[in-house]
Amino acid sequence: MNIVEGKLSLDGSEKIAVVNSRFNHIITDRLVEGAKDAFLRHGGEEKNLDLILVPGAFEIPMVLSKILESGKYDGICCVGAVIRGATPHFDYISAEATKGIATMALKYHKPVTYGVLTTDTIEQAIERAGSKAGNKGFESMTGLIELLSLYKSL
Ligand code: INI
Repeated sequence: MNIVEGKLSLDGSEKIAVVNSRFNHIITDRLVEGAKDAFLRHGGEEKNLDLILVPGAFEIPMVLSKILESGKYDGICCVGAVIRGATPHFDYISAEATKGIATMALKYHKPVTYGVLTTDTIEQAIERAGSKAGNKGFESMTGLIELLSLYKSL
């Protein structure tokens, strides 16, 4: 059986963008740190990593669409944090961000990963932004690195 899979390494030439939402930046800045750490530790060159900031998770798909259209990047890692409040707002924002990111990735056939936290509480978000449940930004970048390699072999 032939197994086709991606490698977890970069050769230093890959141009990557992290799209981060400013909303809940105390959390999302930690996700960016995790994504950058994963990029550098897997062989990425810092000069090839761009950080693109958007107001909130709702805007990630719109900006992602512009970035993908530009063709400037080999892959994009999206990070954000949507935290449930007292109203249904959370459901609308998280659904649009999730659906939009997936739609753009499929439309442009480029590796895109999803590091957007959708949590019921701020504590759950903190746990996933560099404390006891890891760092979803790091995981999202690691997933992107694997996907970049896999796309090349498909
Ligand atoms: N944006 C987030 O990224 N996370 C949230 O938790 C959030 N909440 O809860 O409101 C949020 N709202 C802002 C939204 O993404 C847009 O930026 C805003 O509605 C303007 O379009």
